[in-house]
Amino acid sequence: MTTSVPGELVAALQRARHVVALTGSGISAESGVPTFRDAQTGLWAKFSPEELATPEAFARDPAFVWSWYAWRRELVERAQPNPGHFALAELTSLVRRFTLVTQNVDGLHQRAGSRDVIEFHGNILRDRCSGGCSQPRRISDPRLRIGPLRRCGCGALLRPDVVWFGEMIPPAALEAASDATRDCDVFLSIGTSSMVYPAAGFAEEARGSGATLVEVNPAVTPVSGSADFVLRDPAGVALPRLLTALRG
Ligand code: BV8
Repeated sequence: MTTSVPGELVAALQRARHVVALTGSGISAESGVPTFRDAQTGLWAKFSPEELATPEAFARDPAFVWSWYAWRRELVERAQPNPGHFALAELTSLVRRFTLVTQNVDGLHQRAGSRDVIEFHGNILRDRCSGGCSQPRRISDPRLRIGPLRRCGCGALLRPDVVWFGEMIPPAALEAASDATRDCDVFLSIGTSSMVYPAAGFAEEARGSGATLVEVNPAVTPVSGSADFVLRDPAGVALPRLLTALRG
């Protein structure tokens, strides 16, 4: 049974000065990108976050961590944006002001046409120098390649340009996302289990600032209880339906 779009939600979006969407891996599930916590297919089902997505794991066994990211990178490069991504790209033109904050590292929002995406946890398709160089100077010397491992010109290993557990969120992304969350009139929490902080705190923060809170997720999450509207459907179904109602 798919959820119809309540008229009051459409009205809230039409009168909103500023709409914010926070997306999680659920919006990319219909593109074939595994989520993190779905038991049967989640990435974490086989590994725990601590084993892979931490600086300690990378320091302990960089080749193991890189091999996992190389596998995910290939998968993401093969994936295509789905109707949920395209709907959010179009939403920009249907509301007064729209800010998209994504926890996802797959770049699918940008490939669907969204601009100025706040990549709260970085981007798996970019490398970063683990020594801190602002611009990693890739060296093509094949002798320096040990399996998936590559080095920056400074000699330090390259790493995926993502935020690992225990690492700070990039300050510019944190500030932009926090400002938008406090300013918005409607906050859409889409495809996230709302378990990873500080992103998981945004929904309550928006609500506390007077925003209408909307959840788009086939499953119940810690946000569900305080949401003003819940669309209990996959994002690829709920968001196009929301856009159709908004276009009128
Ligand atoms: C930090 C990049 C300072 C790497 C990721 C309180 C405050 C601050 C920090 C913490 C805190 N408490 C604990 C912490 C530490 C930690 C944390 O939150 N731990 C958790 C496990 C409790 N946070 C941090 O370390 C952050 N750093 O705050 O620095 C600090 C540090 C330490 C201590 C204090 C302060 C950095 C966190 C960033 C981690 N990096 N990704 C990589 O990708 O490898 S997180 C990773 O999980 C993803 O990026 C994603 O953002 C995140 C959450 O996952 P979801 O996207 O929600 O995916 P999930 O599978 O969980 O859920 C999918 C949902 O989709 C489900 O609800 C499902 O029902 C739904 N769904 C499925 N299909 C669909 C769908 N929905 C719609 N449509 C569908 N078709």
